Amino acid sequence: MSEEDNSTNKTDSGPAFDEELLRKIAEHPCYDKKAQHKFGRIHLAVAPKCNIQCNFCVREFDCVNESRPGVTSKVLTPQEALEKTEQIRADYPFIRVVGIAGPGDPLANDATFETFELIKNEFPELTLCMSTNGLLLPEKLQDLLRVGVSTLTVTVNAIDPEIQAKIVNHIVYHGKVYRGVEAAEIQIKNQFEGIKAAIDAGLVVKVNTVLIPGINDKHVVEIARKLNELGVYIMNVMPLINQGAFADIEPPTAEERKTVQEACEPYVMQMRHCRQCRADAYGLLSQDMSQMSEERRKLIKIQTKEDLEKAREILGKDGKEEA
Ligand code: CLF
Ligand code: SF4
Repeated sequence: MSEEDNSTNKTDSGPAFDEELLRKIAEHPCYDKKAQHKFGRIHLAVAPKCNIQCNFCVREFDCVNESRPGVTSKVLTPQEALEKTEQIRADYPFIRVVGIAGPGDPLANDATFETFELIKNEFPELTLCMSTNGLLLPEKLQDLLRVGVSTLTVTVNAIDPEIQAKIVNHIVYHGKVYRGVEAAEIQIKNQFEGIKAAIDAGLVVKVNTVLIPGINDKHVVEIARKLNELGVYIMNVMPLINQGAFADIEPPTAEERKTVQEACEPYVMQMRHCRQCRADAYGLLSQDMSQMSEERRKLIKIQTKEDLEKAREILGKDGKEEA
């Protein structure tokens, strides 16, 4: 499937989506390439704890399975996250997705569910999105459904426990520390089970895979085959950002990443516009407003408010209902 086509409503083995879900996909800047210039997302950094240790992760920073490392987001309480959403949503109505992507693993933090609940009650029209390492997905899926999450990202860096054992140093699962292949087997089993159950329950699942030369680069296409079998909607092959125990591994070149994406494309649609954003990013993917000057933010605010007023005027003149 070509990149231009990424508005299809089902994968080969996945379910067909209802109209409401199709709208959410079409307005999701990560799930639909065309949406990235029109619609934005806000990330709420409410989840500091993580239950695994990836070898490319330095704990003081954001989760690198969904974020850019080297920066730490200020952790918010659920109430602060709601207030931030209210304020940003009022100024930038093009934001349609509220995501929780760290700084640690969202499923390892109760604040994730409290936050989604608050947001759902106040903004039922917004899409709730979350990103996880998948370890707790089978046992937390019902909570995700209860709070209204509809788009879910799971990071799958290997489906072979021998390879996964080279990527994750250890996991902490139900109070016990596991290492090596034993840890990898638990995580992979839970990822498969959780992804399958999430898709069966109607979530639209995206998988992030960090491309690590010499570790999983030859293996990524096998992951893509498995994702097809599970009914995953879209896959995001991200380049390694070398730090932590993997500081000496050379990241893949753009060409190497492209070759892997092309090899995966026959099995699962490829996302190619990821910005590896921060756990507190907001705005369009290409314009992280959390990193902008106040002046620049004001300008965007004026533009969106004027555009909204102009649109209302035109619709008013035509006698049609407001959008
Ligand atoms: Fe955020 Fe992730 Fe949801 Fe998007 S980001 S939780 S799916 S709303 Fe998007 Fe950012 Fe790439 Fe993630 S560009 S890092 S893929
Ligand atoms: Fe770091 Fe994310 Fe891995 Fe946890 S899941 S160790 S926060 S990269």
